[in-house]
Amino acid sequence: MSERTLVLLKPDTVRRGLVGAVLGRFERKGLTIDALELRTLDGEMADRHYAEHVERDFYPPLRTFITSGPLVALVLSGDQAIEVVRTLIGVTDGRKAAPGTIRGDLSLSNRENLVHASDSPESAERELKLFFPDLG
Ligand code: 3AN
Repeated sequence: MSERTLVLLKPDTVRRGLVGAVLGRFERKGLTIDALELRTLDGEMADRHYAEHVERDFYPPLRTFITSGPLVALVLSGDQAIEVVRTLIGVTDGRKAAPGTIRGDLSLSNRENLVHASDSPESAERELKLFFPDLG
């Protein structure tokens, strides 16, 4: 069953020139790009996106980081896309993520871990509406 997921190529991906490399992995997997936009988040948008984390100790530096430059917001679709994309990305901490995953191969950080992707159908629905309210 095809589903959609919201993906952010965070500012570190753009700064490091890895947009093509990361997008290519999703494309080669067979996922479809339904929408794509380069944008810089303001603090308010960051707080809405990370609503479940705003009270956490790690949030202030995460907020600074996620608003620090342009990121690429995109919508991917495909069979079980939410889980498939999370598997391709790897666990949160790039130092612990398995080789072969995006974070495992390309990130050495817990914060600057290149990619965000919706972690459940509920968060996908919320995040898709937040970033692409006009998507049909
Ligand atoms: P994921 O992106 O793997 O779903 P979450 O949702 O637990 O991870 O965390 C959201 C973001 O917050 C992560 N992508 C990462 O940038 C940051 N983060 C999470 N935990 C930590 C932490 N302990 N220290 C610093 N940053 C963190």
